[in-house]
Amino acid sequence: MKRISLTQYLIEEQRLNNSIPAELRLLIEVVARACKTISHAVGKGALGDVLGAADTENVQGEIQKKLDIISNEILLQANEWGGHLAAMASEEMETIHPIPNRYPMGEYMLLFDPLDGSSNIDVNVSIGTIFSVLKAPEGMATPTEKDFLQPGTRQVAAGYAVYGPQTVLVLTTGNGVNCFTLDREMGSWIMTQRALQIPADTAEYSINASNARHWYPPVTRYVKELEAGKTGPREKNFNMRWIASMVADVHRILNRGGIFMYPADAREPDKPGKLRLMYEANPMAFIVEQAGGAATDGKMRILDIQPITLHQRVAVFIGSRNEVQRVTEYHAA
Ligand code: AHM
Ligand code: MG
Repeated sequence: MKRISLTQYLIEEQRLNNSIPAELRLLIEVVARACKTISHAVGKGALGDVLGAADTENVQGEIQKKLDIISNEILLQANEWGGHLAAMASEEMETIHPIPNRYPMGEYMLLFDPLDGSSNIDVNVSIGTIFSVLKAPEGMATPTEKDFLQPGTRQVAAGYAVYGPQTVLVLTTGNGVNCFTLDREMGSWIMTQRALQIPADTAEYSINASNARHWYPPVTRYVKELEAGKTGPREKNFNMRWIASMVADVHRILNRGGIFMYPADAREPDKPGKLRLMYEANPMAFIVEQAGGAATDGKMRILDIQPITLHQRVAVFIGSRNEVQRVTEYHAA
């Protein structure tokens, strides 16, 4: 098979479809390079003294892991100097990170969850990086948090890397979804899947069932029907998988279908779910829709939600179209 590198793909895409302006191409390449560095750090594990907790909390009040902080730094440093960005925002930083004055300012804004699936870091289970790219609003002089508060439909690119048995990068610029595998010997990203498509139907679901007693009725009804299997109302058996790394769960869904759910529940009634809209749900929703899947918060399309704050949380139902539609309908019933 002819090997197509990420660079070649981006240049050809720009040439053929004019869909990736030069600055955006640079941005994607820089993020991909940073993911390579993160993959290397993750791969060292205990040998690199990168495991365990740091002595800090992030804005969500969660204890940060050393690798959370290292990954955040890698992404910040890689993206500061290229002139393609106006500002960055991260799960691990309370406020936005404008590009320092000593560097030129570009027209894009980058959001990321530097290392998703934190609970899996120390136990050698797949984790990943999620990113989303927006354009700075017209006429913006000094970036503020408000400039980031754009609905997911305005994303110009989104992607994630999974640090698993292989390191892969999944990318969309609004023209389908492609997957690149890191060739560790060569240090380059090689395209390994083109135009990924999620089957509309599935027999596999993902939810943290230990929260079942806190779920609201539409989710309880939907999951009970799946559990009932062949003799239940769905008349078929369903399998369950929960990795506790959204990147890894969504990656499986992208490859063989499925539905991933992190609903709002009655544990903390004020919180609309656990996952963050701007750098977890939105990029994943963009990717999944580009692959023919769907993503809602139980009521509306995730990409249409108007964000109110940078770190806001959202309920997530994402994956195979017909299942997402069904559980969303249960919320309306
Ligand atoms: P994180 O960004 O702090 O790692 O949290 C997000 C992760 C998702 O990757 C995963 O789906 C979920 O949290 C797992 O939550 P739980 O531990 O409640 O099952
Ligand atoms: Mg996360």
